[in-house]
Amino acid sequence: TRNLILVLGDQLTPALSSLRQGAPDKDRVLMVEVMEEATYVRHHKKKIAFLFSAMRHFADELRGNGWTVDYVKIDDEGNRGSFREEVSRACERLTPERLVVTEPGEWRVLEDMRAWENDLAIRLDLLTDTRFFCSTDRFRAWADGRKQLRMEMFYREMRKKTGLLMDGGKPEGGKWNYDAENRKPAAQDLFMPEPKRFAPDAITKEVLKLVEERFPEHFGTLEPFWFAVTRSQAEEAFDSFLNDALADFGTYQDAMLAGERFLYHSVISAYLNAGLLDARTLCRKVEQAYQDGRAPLNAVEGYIRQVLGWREYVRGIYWLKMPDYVEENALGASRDLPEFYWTGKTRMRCLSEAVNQTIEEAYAHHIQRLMVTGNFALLAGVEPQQVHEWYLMVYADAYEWVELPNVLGMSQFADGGLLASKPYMSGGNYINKMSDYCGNCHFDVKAKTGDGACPFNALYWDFLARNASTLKGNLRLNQAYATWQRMGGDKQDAYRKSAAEFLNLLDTGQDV
Ligand code: FAD
Ligand code: DLZ
Ligand code: SF4
Repeated sequence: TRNLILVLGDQLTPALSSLRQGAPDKDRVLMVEVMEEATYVRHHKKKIAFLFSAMRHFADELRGNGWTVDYVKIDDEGNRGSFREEVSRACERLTPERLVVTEPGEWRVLEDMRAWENDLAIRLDLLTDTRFFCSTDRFRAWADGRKQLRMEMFYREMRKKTGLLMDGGKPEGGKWNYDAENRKPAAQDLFMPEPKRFAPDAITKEVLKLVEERFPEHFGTLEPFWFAVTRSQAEEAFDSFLNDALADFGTYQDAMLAGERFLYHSVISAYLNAGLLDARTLCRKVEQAYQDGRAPLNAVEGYIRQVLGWREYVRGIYWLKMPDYVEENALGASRDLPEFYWTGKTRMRCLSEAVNQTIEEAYAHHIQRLMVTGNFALLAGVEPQQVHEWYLMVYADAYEWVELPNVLGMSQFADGGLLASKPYMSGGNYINKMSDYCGNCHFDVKAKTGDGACPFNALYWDFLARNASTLKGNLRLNQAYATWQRMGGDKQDAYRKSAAEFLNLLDTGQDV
């Protein structure tokens, strides 16, 4: 063998840089299912099943393109259980001239790979991951010398660079951002779009059996399993989003409804992050839908901002700030993650909805992640590293490069404001405005303190009071702190007492 090309579980595209530079008649592909990757956190069962099935289907796709693929299954005899050990075993078997890999998505894996040349005595070529619009070097250059990093500035540059939604040198429609139109609550609707579902084929069925046998202790329910596991299925899923939901994506982007797990979201992040979908193609198709008059500007701009803006931005931050980033804890939060994050058993309706659908689907949409599970952990002062581990484990789309900045930075403010200019937090008000959860909740969203009051209300003020020394200087919190001051001692005391009582229930493991 000339080159051995290692393709990781989230690199499932023939357009991968390592495959592009290779030749099917001279080189060989290695793909490995390994316990280390399946268990470095106890991933949701659906996430493991999705990746193993998608990997197996991708190996077949490559074989169809003429590649020779050495595919090691998790229960193959001799499987040594880690990337490093499996690469080593393959090198013994095949004695390749070089090992070629497209850079991995996690620092942990990259660090290990960098030692392989030496430890495994093999030449290693690490190639840039060209699936992203912005390389890590380019992001570094953009960030270099800036006093403050803000997604919006990065996004504008990316719009100009790609020409997406540009009208000459100007943004389409005259504005860069139409978010002001994207904050409407949704109503229950008989014609709510649904993500495209796929029945498991023989390969998926075998994987489902294996996951149930090998990973019974992992988070989440495995079946029903309906994810796309091939490129063509994933494309079908995205096309059905384009037809059925994109037009309302913007307007209801921040809405939440009981029992409606997907609303107008595209539900493709797991496919995109694993390589089954391509970010450039998605953005072009969405732009085309606008040009054809099939979706309004607020929807397509909103969508493109998520993929071209946020997704690329958080990746840039990750590689800029790792490895120290994962340790950050700007607010010194130290509480343990409450038990109900694992079980969904809580009388707080918003949280039970978000966690239960996470258990069943390995999915929750952005506002649930940010303003329900994230907001609660932030207000309750949960240690950011525990929150990070939970998110990495429970969502089918979670890889550290995208999960960590979203959780630690955007949601928990643990980087002290690098990613977000102020903490994303709210009392029950906001959740009540954007959802229909509160109507059927044990707690009263209008009640501020005392038994039966929505816990978010007291926790909100307690959070501000508790963190005043760190947060008071933040201009965007001026108004909140002014309100807190005006409240006067008695009201302040009532809030803090209510919060203390609630946090005590959490700490003593009592039902909330
Ligand atoms: P849609 O709402 O339809 O959005 C379209 C696409 O835009 C998504 O598929 C995704 O690729 C991209 N996108 C949107 N928002 C973001 C964002 N903030 N960062 C990066 N990409 C974004 N996304 C992940 O892919 N993996 C994660 O592990 C992850 N963890 C998150 C944790 C927290 C606390 C928060 C607040 C957000 C997280 N996100 C994560 C971002 C976002 O919530 C998901 O991408 C989105 O919910 C996926 O569902 P969807 O495909 O229906 O997205
Ligand atoms: C998430 C995951 C899991 C569960 N299993 C595997 C695996 O067995 N083999 C593999 O190649 N990749 C897997 N992955 C994805 C990797 O964790 C991912 O490629 C690295 O974290 C780098 O992003
Ligand atoms: Fe959540 Fe409070 Fe509304 Fe209950 S009342 S659903 S706890 S925001």
